[in-house]
Amino acid sequence: MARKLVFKLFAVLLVLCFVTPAFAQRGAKAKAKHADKNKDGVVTQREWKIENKWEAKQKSRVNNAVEKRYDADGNGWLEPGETKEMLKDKYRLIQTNGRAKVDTPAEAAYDTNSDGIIDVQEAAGLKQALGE
Ligand SMILES: [Ca+2]
Ligand SMILES: [Ca+2]
Ligand SMILES: [Ca+2]
Repeated sequence: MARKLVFKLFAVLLVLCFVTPAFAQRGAKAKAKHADKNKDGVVTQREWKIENKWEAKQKSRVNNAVEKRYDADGNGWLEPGETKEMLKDKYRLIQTNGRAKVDTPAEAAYDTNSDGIIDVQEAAGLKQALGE
C-alpha cells in the first residue's frame, strides 16, 4: 500500500517537473519584453538595470533543484536575497570557467542571446545587477 502511495507522489512530482519549466521559459521571454521600456526590440544595459531593480522587489517560485538549493528558509519561494546569492555563485562560476549554463529563469534573464549559456560578456549585466 505504502509503495503505491509513493509511486503516486512520484508521478505528481514528475508532472510538475515537466510543466513548471514551460511556464518559467515563458516568464523569461515576458521579462525581456517587459525590460524593453522604449519597445525598440533591444534591451540596453540601462533597461536591464531598471528591469532588475523592478524584479528585485518581486519574488519567484522555486521551480527546480538549483533554486531549491538557494531557498534558505525553505518556504518554496526565492526572495530577492536568496536569488542574489544564487546569481552571485553563478557569477563566480563564470569568472572561474569563462561561462556557465543557465539553470534558472532568473539567470536566463542575463542570457541575452538565449543560447542557454551565460558567457563573460553577458555576465557584465549580471555583475551590474549584483552591484559588484
Ligand atoms: Ca529598448
Ligand atoms: Ca525562501
Ligand atoms: Ca548566451
